[in-house]
Amino acid sequence: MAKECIFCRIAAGEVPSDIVYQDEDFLAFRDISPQAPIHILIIPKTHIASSAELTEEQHELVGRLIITAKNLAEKEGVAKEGYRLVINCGSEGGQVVPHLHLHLLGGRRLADKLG
Ligand code: DGP
Repeated sequence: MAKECIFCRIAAGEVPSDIVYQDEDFLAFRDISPQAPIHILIIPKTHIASSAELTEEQHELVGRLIITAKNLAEKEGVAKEGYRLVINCGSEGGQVVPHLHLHLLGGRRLADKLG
C-alpha cells in the first residue's frame, strides 16, 4: 500500500467508497464523479502506479482485471447494450489518480470520438 495513494486508502477501507465488488486481488467502486449512469472503477489492490509500470509477469492480473470488468458489466445490466473500458495513463492520457484503474462506463450512448 502506498500511504499517500487515495485508491490504496480506499482499498484499505480508510476512505469510504461505494464498493460494488471485491476479491483478494481487486476492488471495484463507483466513481465519485460519474460520467455515465454506470461508472465503476476497478483497481488492483496492490499499488501499481499506471499501465506504464506493468511487467510481463503481471499479464494474468491484467487479464483478470478485464474479466472482472466484463462480469461487472453483466451484473450492472449494461453488457447487452454495450459499454466502454478505459485506462488512462500519464498526464497526456488524462490520468489523474496514479494507481492503475479501469473505468467501466455504460448506461448511455457514449461519444463516438475518444478525444
Ligand atoms: P483518471 O482520470 O483515469 O485518473 O480517473 C480518476 C477517477 O477517479 C476520476 O473519474 C474520479 C475518480 N476519483 C478520484 N478520487 C476519488 C475518490 O476519492 N473516490 C471515488 N469513488 N472516485 C474518485
